[in-house]
Amino acid sequence: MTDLTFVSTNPGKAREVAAVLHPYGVRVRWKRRELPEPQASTLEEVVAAKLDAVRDLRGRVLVEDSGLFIPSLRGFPGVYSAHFLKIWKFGPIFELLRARPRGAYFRTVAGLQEGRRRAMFAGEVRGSIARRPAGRNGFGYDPIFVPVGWVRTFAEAPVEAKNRISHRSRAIRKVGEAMAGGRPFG
Ligand code: ITT
Repeated sequence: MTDLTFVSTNPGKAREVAAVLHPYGVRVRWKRRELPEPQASTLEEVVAAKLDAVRDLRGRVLVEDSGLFIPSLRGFPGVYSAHFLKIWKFGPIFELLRARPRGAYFRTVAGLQEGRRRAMFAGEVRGSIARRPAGRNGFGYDPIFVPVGWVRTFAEAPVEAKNRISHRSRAIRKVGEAMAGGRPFG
């Protein structure tokens, strides 16, 4: 087993990351710490800032930033997903999508760091915004996101089903593969 410290305030993320990395022989220790999230235009910039803020931690450290992107809203809420959800919940999204296409995707960028070396890994899942929230599993926007090929939201599915196809699992499996390959920083 290799150890990895995952830094985030979000216990739902930590649970998913630990489950995805377990088969790669990676043991995840969750460290709860609020990291600065600059008003940046890309997830990569946010992840770079998060990695700068965990330089004090020893060993291999993982952070990630995710967002829900709605093309008919020019990608909104995107990098602002966390702020938007905290203030507005789902109401304005339903309102804005009354007369617009409901397609959406989640994207995760994961950043792995050890000393001065770092690498980033991305994952996406496409889907659409449900007509109303449904389900109690997961977190964040899970009750309103229906992945392509599903009729239910992520929040209506067990975590294993979400982890088979999610943006986060796709990014984190790349981390697992890179670590298992022994050269995660290329
Ligand atoms: P960190 O401490 O790791 O930053 P966070 O919850 O603030 O935790 P993000 O900024 O990456 O994380 O998340 C942006 C928003 O998108 C936030 O409101 C999340 O709840 C939501 N989100 C992220 N991943 C999600 C997922 O898999 N399903 C549903 N919502 C998600």
